[in-house]
Amino acid sequence: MTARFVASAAREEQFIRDGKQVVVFAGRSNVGKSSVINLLTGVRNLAKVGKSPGKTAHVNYFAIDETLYFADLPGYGYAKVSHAEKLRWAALLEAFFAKPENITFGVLVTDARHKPTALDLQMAGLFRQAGIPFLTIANKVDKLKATQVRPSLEQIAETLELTRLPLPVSGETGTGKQEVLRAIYRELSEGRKNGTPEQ
Ligand SMILES: Nc1nc2c(ncn2[C@@H]2O[C@H](COP(=O)(O)OP(=O)(O)O)[C@@H](O)[C@H]2O)c(=O)[nH]1
Ligand SMILES: [Mg+2]
Repeated sequence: MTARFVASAAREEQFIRDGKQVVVFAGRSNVGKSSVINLLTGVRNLAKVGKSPGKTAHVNYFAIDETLYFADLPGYGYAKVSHAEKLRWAALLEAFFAKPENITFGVLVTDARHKPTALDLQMAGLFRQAGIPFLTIANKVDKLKATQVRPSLEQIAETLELTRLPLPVSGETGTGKQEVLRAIYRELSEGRKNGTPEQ
């Protein structure tokens, strides 16, 4: 797989709409979105890990095999920004989710160790309202004991009212990489048929 950073969109006019499919990675700040993108692409420093998002209100696009895009939403729930910046971010998100051509599929990254928060619920709500199918993953599963994994996945599924359990993933150890890639490619190859079930 090849992967390269292509663009950072701060305004609606900058969203990429070239007909290629866009897989958006959403989740709270620090949940491991960048780590998961690096894991899936196999490019270690593609997305900057552990960095506070310099400019939060951006959608970052990565070209995958020059055939589709991964888009990172880095500012979601980042606390240390001004009120004005939060409003800008909310407006950009709203515009991003408003047009079906902006997003093909979503990957909602949650933290395997915690019950989903109000922000996680809000994110799931954005996908549902927009009619965009999404896959939920539970990252940082390496931090759990083996016996804790299943109850944690069940709690996340219940809280977010998912019809399937989230996929357990670790951006650190690589757990779940193939399963997530398979789920993404299965969804993309099926395309956006009407009635595509969400997860
Ligand atoms: N133990 C563990 N740490 C992780 C994992 N994924 C990310 N991290 C750490 O969590 C922090 C935030 O990760 P990052 O990918 O930057 O999160 P983002 O803000 O959602 O993009 C970093 O210190 C990562 O090293 C994981 O699966 N396991
Ligand atoms: Mg990040």
